[in-house]
Amino acid sequence: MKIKSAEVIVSSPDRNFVTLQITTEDGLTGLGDATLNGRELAAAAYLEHHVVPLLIGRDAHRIEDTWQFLYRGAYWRRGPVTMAAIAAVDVALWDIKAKAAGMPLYQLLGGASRDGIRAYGHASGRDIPEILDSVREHLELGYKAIRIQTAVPGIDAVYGVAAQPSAGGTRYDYEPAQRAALPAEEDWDTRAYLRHIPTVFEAVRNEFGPELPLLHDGHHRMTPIEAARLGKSLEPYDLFWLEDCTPAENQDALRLVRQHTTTPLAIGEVFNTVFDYQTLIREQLIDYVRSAVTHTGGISAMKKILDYAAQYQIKSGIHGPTDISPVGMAAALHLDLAIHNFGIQEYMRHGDLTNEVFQQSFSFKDGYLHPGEQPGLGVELDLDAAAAHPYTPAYLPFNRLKDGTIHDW
Ligand code: KDG
Ligand code: MG
Repeated sequence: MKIKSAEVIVSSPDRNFVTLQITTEDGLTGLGDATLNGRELAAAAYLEHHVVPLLIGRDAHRIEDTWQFLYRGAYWRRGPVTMAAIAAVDVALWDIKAKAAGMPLYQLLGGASRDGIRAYGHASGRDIPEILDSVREHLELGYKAIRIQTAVPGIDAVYGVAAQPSAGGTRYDYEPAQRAALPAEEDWDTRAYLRHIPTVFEAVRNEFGPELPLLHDGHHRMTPIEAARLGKSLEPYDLFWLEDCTPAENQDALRLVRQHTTTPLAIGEVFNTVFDYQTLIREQLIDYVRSAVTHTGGISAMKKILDYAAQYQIKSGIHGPTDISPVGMAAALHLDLAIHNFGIQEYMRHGDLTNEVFQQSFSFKDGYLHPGEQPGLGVELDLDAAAAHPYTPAYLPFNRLKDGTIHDW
């Protein structure tokens, strides 16, 4: 089954997405996601100039061989641009293989290990009453696990907190990438944050009781000892996980955090290969793997990382914000359903325009996602709708401390 053509589509319904569509000589099509938030055109150019020409004429069934060809053949290994491009090819080829087999993709990954995929949503607020309202809205939508992000007194703008309260609870409206020629500047004060955050979790636990799984994202902003202190101070509130507590390219930092706290740790949304997890998994320094299928070389590579993690009782927590397109989300859901060591899936929900461009068969009901039973991934791209929303420059924000020093956001 030879690859006849491959097309890179950059569209911007609600936000920017980079999509690869591969077509075989038999007329089957497969979709892959290569969206790299704020750096979309780098991934698109890598695909268009350095990957698509190499795909034409290859056997679409040879997924592992094509993965190794793109990874080893480039000589320049790893990195977010390369791995997002390889991911798009890998997922598109799995989509084609499953369509050719007439099966939903999860069947080719071993079949379902569960009936539904527990998802967590993002609650946030500028103060405690707003956070409690946001949690209530998420519970009404069916969510059974909720991430809590909060503004901090004395800090004007903080990542993960909606600028406006969501309108009527219909959809969480926070999107960190802003459409503008330059990134927005936010500010940061770690001491103020460390003082404030336990009071927020105390209020949420008092209101909603001990059962509800609660999560929090530290977004790489702490030093190891600060992260250790945060984990310890949140122990009374029984978090499901504390995410990205330090900039984890220094894997050894997590050893120190681990020595001081039993709060479960999740990490990895900016990682792109198994090597980023080598120490973390082998020494059991984390509890959840946070990579996205889209940024880690696709289903083939993510499955290997999760199989390695499974040997150490480490579970999945696949990245699923709105910058993972419906194609990337569907790929995650097929994997989530099939693997044994599933933990939880992030699910922020896309906007209406995105859902017009990407027609999906996955569902969200009573807090559980399911990829659906369509052959392949279960996502189709409307090329005309995509063309109606061309690329618009958009950037993630950045942080400065009070003295002007740039800090992780
Ligand atoms: O592109 C970056 C966002 O996806 C990221 O900020 C979202 O931290 C995030 C999360 O946990 O979803
Ligand atoms: Mg995160």
